Amino acid sequence: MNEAWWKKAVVYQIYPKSFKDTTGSGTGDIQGIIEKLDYLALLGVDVIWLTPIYESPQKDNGYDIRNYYAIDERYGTMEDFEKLLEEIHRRGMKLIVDIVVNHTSTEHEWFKRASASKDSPYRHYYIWKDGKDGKEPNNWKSKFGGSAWEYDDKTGQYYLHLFDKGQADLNWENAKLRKELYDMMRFWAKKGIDGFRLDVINLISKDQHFPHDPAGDGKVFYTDGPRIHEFLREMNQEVFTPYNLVTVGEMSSTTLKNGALYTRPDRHELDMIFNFHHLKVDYPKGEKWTKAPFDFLELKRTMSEWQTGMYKENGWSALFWCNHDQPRAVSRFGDDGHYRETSAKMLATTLHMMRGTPFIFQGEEIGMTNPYFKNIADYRDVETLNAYEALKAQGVPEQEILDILQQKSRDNGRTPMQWNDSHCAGFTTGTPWIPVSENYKTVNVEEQTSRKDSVFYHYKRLIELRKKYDIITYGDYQLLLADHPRVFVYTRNWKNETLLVVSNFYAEEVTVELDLEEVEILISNYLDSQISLNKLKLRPYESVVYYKK
Ligand code: TEU
Repeated sequence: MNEAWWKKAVVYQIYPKSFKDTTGSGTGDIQGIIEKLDYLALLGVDVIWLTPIYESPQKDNGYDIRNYYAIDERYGTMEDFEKLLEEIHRRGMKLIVDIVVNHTSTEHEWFKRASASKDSPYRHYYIWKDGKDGKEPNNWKSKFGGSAWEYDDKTGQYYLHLFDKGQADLNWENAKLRKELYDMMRFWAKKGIDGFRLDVINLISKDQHFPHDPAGDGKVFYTDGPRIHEFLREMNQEVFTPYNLVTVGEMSSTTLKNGALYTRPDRHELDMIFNFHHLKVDYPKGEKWTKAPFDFLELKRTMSEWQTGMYKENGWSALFWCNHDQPRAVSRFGDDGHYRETSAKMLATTLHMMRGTPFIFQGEEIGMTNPYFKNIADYRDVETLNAYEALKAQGVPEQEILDILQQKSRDNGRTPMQWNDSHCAGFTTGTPWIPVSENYKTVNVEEQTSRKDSVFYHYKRLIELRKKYDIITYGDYQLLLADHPRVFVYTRNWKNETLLVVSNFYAEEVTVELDLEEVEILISNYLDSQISLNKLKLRPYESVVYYKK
């Protein structure tokens, strides 16, 4: 397989807690994933990304790791994991595991020892600071609300946590700690995994002055920090290259400039990155916890800026609409009512024809929607529950808060996978850890795989096209009709070939003028899309890929 096989690959993200439960515990497990591998093989994905299954107190659903070397018993045993890996490889697929090295759980052995005494040899595995005038060391904010500092009265200092206070940030300045982390990563590499998804990896390098942030949340002093490229190069030399691992970095709030630096092959850092700018176009003034429509022109602009910028710099992006931290794409950018399937296919086509490696989040391929929970008791996510309390403390009316959560909560993407129309969508025979979305009787895998015109088979066809047409992988990118308020139109060009991707993002019919002749249609979400491109009439959410050679 050539060195950049992952440029033609499609990745499927599994959130194990919500994928398939085989014990009746109400939580998904590894055995459940094994049971469903043939379904993923039918879809045609090449790689599976598994979010954390390490031992964890589950304050942040496994992103708070207590023991990097053990499988959490909720999910099964190390033998189950080894069997899963074997079964994935037997089907010609690959496995990338999530790795969280920006922080550990405060229940991790290292933190227990570090917090026991200032003289502990583990003290400086974490970031401890004295308070200032009886207050936190600076004004940095946790991404889950409140201060990023928690006072530890045992030793009279604060420790840094950019996320929940149960997730203490690791001190990457400490070479001994870095070596321990590389040893741990090699442990998993020796098991035969094929790569890593690196959680918030661009936050691991902090400005060592820990300055007060005049802008107010500290992000500028820990995002893409001073030694980040040095640390990634070291990680690559220590682990990724020796074990020939594929890597994707989760890059919270990074820049296009850094995105290219992280992924340019000659820099030996990462293979690809997730950037989130296109998933903040419904955050008015950057504020997530407000109910707002998405800004379509900004969506086109930012996605196109990254497409052209990464092409120019020979960087590489992971392409995604959703994951376990995001609402369901069809509810956010499409229509999860009358045009659910049509708009889900439109979103899939728009993304999968771009330059990059597409990631499909479990359930996206069958057009799963937000669950529209009506009661705060249905929510589980720490970020959501903290936001609920913060909004309540600001005096926001309960119903208005629930309306915001229905649109923005991370739990929107975490409801159980909908396999069929039986009890709890066939996810569990017990009580699910989070309620199943009410539409599972009509939106489920069994129904979708029974019809060739389903969202599932549209995704399958898109994956097949990526394998067949090199232009999708290697072509350039150009946005057309940039200011059009309803359609997303772009071209890909490579050698003497052209792709023209035309998507109507709305339910209103629209006519556009495009000039490309002698084309053929590679895929459409309508059976009878127009072939002539002058006065091209697009029906609700119509999305067509035209090809010319
Ligand atoms: O997410 C990083 C992160 O910032 C997300 O929480 C997301 O960007 C934010 O919620 C949007 O409002 C990673 C993991 O994917 C997430 O599940 C973890 O909670 C987080 O890191 C901490 O490990």
